[in-house]
Amino acid sequence: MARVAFIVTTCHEFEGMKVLSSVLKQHGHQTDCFISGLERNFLQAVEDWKPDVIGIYATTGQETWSFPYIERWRKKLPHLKTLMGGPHPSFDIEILREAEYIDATIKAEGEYAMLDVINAWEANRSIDDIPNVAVLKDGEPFQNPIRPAIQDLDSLPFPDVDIFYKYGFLAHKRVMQVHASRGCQNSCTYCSVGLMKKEWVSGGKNERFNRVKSVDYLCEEMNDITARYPHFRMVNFGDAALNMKHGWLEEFAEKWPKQVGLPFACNVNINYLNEDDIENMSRAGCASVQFGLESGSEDVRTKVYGKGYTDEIVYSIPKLLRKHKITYRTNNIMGSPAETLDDMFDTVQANRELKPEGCTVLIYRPFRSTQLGREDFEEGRVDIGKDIGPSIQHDSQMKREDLREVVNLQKLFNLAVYLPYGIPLVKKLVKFPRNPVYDWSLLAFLWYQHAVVSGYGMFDDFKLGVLNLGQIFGRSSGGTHLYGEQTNAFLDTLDTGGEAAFVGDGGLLEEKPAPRKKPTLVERRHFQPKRKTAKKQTPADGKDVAQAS
Ligand code: B12
Ligand code: SF4
Repeated sequence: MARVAFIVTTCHEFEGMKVLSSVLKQHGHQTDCFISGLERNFLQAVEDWKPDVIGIYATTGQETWSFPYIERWRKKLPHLKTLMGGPHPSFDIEILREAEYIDATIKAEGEYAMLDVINAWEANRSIDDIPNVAVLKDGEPFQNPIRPAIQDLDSLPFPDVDIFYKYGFLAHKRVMQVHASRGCQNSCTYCSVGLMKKEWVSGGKNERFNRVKSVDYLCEEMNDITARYPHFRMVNFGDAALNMKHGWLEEFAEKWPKQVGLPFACNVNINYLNEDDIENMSRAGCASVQFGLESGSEDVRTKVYGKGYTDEIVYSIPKLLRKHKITYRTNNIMGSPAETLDDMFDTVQANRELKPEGCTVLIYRPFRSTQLGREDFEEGRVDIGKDIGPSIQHDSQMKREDLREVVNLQKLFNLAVYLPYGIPLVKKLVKFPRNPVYDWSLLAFLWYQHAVVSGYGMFDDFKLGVLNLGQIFGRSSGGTHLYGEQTNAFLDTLDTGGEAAFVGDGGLLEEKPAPRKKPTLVERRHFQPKRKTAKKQTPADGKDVAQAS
């Protein structure tokens, strides 16, 4: 039996870690989770628990925060092993070169790979050939092939909420975080999900990346939690989209109110949403939804971001949501290379017209594991040495002349949307130097919308905001990692519109015509290819979206 401690900086209940923990416990290991902001002395608390293994989850930007802690734990617990998983090491195993801190990484879904590693370490066996695992071999990072993605989510034990709800603050808040699915129907060019769809599956016939729990399993999972933690008054589904599979919402609307009965909030992909779905969500008790508008410009949204949200969808779905008494909030991106400052004010204008109950505004961050991000690195649009910390709420890593205005607009976005004459006022304010008043105005809006509008609870949300301040505004030594050969090979599976140059065979250098350069995503915005028939996009009717992966 091994003792495995998960460590996290963000004060949040992570679905991935909950399931990893329940699988490990099911197989006789002991687990716990330590959230840095909720421990009086984080360093000591982990040390006192005497773990054999430390498990770290990392998105890009979070890959190094734990190193100073690990340095100290390694001194006190000489047998300690460390394992990193999550999106960052799934796409970039260069982190393994930091061998004093990281012993191995796990790519993609970690449940059974982590179990195999822990069992092997316990039995003093080599982990070098375990599927999904990456290790240093002869000083070079080496990634093993991956096993098939878990197709039947119901085959997993219920997520282990105890490792998070041992913290009174998390167990006593109004809203609990739950997941009903894995994956996403869309493959937006600024998001890593597109590459996950290629790299997080083994490629077997009929293997799916998009999967949903059965409604019965989900309701049982809920009742298991609420029986032990009765304080929750609402559920927030953290899934990329609750409308993942056609027909699922209908069954959910039948069973959820009778078997669980808690109101809920969720994300939706509005290009796969129709009025029947909205009616079912309303019947089930949906109080509010969130969707990614991302840009006011249809061109940017569809041609550059690859999001299937035409203006027709963007302006028709909110009316249906209102009709069925579901409030909605939008997610928006500021500062991508496809947009000028004027375009960003168009996003403000679109929100003024849509009148959402709230707007989340994130600053565009170029992840190499995304189509658009990779293009940014290749085209030299990224300020590579600039450390912007783990978050996408704080600063931009793009080289732009209007950087100050962009970052200020992200902070003042809600003022521009909700104040009368907000746009002309904010157009003036964005020119001032960056300052904490703007930061606080963003936080105040986020707090109001989350706490009051979405029903998270004023006090809970305030405390959550304070606990995550370091996460939102903090810097780290993470920055942008250099990507190695292996990672570039994964990234080559992305179609970024470029063509590989070709050198002739037999050692003879043939004269080849220069490869025709396809337009980049950003250029594509202004590029009008001749199409035979342009298929009009409408809100999906009865599309089985789980097929979309
Ligand atoms: C829900 C969600 C959130 C939630 C929950 C956070 C979370 N990380 O779980 C919230 C809203 C808090 C959030 C915040 C952020 N998110 Co987010 N989020 C998602 C989303 C939609 C689903 C993640 C999920 O729960 N999947 C289901 C679970 C079961 O899978 P999983 O978490 O990947 O866990 C599995 C494996 O990763 C692995 N694993 C996980 N942890 C560990 C630990 C160890 C030790 C091991 C071995 C393995 C392992 O095994 C798990 C089980 O199979 C994904 C997009 C997507 N569809 O995947 C983006 C995504 C993960 N988020 C992303 C980003 C950028 C962020 C933020 C940085 C944004 C910000 N505000 O600044 C923050 C970071 C917060 C944080 N500390 O992680 C990016 C990461 C991109 C990248 N290349 O790094 C993603 C991929 C979306 C995107 N834009 O590309 N997010
Ligand atoms: S809809 Fe969201 S989770 Fe899905 S690909 Fe787009 S940004 Fe990523």
